[in-house]
Amino acid sequence: MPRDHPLSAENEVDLFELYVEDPELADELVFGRVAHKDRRGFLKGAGLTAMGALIGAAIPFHRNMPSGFIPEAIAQSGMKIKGKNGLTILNDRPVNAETPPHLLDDDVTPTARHFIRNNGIPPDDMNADSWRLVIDGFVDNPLKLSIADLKSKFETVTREICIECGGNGRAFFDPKAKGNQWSLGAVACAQWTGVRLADVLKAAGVKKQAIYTAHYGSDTHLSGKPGKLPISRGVPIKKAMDPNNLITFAMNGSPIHPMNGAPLRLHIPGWPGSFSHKWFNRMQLRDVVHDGTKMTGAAYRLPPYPVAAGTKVKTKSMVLIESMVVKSLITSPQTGIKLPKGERSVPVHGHAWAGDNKVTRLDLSIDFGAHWIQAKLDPPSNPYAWQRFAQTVRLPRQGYYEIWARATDDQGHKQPFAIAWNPKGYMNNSMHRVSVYAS
Ligand SMILES: Nc1nc2c(c(=O)[nH]1)N[C@H]1C(S)=C(S)[C@@H](COP(=O)(O)O)O[C@H]1N2
Ligand SMILES: [Mo]
Repeated sequence: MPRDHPLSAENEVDLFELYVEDPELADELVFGRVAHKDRRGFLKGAGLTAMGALIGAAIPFHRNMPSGFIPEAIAQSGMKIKGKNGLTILNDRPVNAETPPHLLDDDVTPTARHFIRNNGIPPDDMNADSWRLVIDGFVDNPLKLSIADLKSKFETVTREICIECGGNGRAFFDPKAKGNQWSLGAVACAQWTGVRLADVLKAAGVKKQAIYTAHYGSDTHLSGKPGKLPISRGVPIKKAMDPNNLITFAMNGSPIHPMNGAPLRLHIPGWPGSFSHKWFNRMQLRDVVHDGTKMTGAAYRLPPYPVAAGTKVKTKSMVLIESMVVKSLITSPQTGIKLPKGERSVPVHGHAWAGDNKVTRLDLSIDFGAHWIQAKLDPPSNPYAWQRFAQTVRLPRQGYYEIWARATDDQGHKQPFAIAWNPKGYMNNSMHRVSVYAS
């Protein structure tokens, strides 16, 4: 292996860091150059040896491994993303990683614990100095702004913003819904700094005909096909003008993490995370409902009425998801814990959020929902931050318990025990439960 070969020991380049930073190159190194574009690569030579060494065994069926494949053994234990810590990596490409609930205990989620949901390949160029944001379409004054322009021309605000992927909880749907099998941790609430989207739109002068936004970023489609976008969503103009939407350049007081959209991202809080465009470089104002990638078909849509599990629903009748639903997460205790002998009191805490609404009540149960114990619930530190809850519960005797949490919002919605199935596995807000053994 040549000295400057990225996999050589001298360079001490972590292969999996390389997968995050430059998946194409990593792929080529591990799988060898792929002869045809459509042909799937396979491990050979140094690549196969390197991967075998990482897994600790030869891989008899290595020829069947698709290009870009990260073996489960590595995905769960060995793969590290620079600047991230403790995340569970879903074993596919693009990079998708969620956070185990007990690591989401902080009121403000540290960057290292913020989940990652990528639909495509992050851009190579995340240079904040040369970054430009274009506002065009149905506006009086199309704008092209640098990050310095944003900072100097508009008021800077810092907010805690809860973001949840529309597919969080998909893993619990039966029959299985296609897509990332998120369990509980595709949610976070970091502190973001930037400017109000509404201020920027006002400066651009939104025309009367504009009814919808269209969001664009500089990540690329997995296929590598130019012009093909990994995702481009948009919101009705009324939501776009909400002063809670931000265009941010800082996350927890530092530049945004590369996997969370550096150097500039959009925030449309309360709605599925997919609206909050990362690597944000253009907003177009449109006179039609935006029809970008993942706006059409069944993407981010629900049947207009509850359907039996497994029902085929006509895509045409499905409706676009707007606000997320009331939900909560127990961040302590960690599920499965055994209490020390004789210990009967358990401090329970976590967070609750409710899309565009506010959480007004949080109840806990230790007896499978027969009785409920009201927890102390904090107000959000600003609109669209998640809300902290805490309560100590007492377990009567030795044995197996489940602690359930149920949030209620200001519209009277409560979390259900079980969620109605839907074809794409969105909006699972069923109650979170953790198991506790009293010994
Ligand atoms: N440019 C771009 N923005 C994006 C995405 C993406 O793939 N590309 N994923 C979206 C989805 S589906 C979600 S849930 C959030 C996740 O944000 P995070 O990765 O910072 O946690 O980003 C959204 N913004
Ligand atoms: Mo998402």
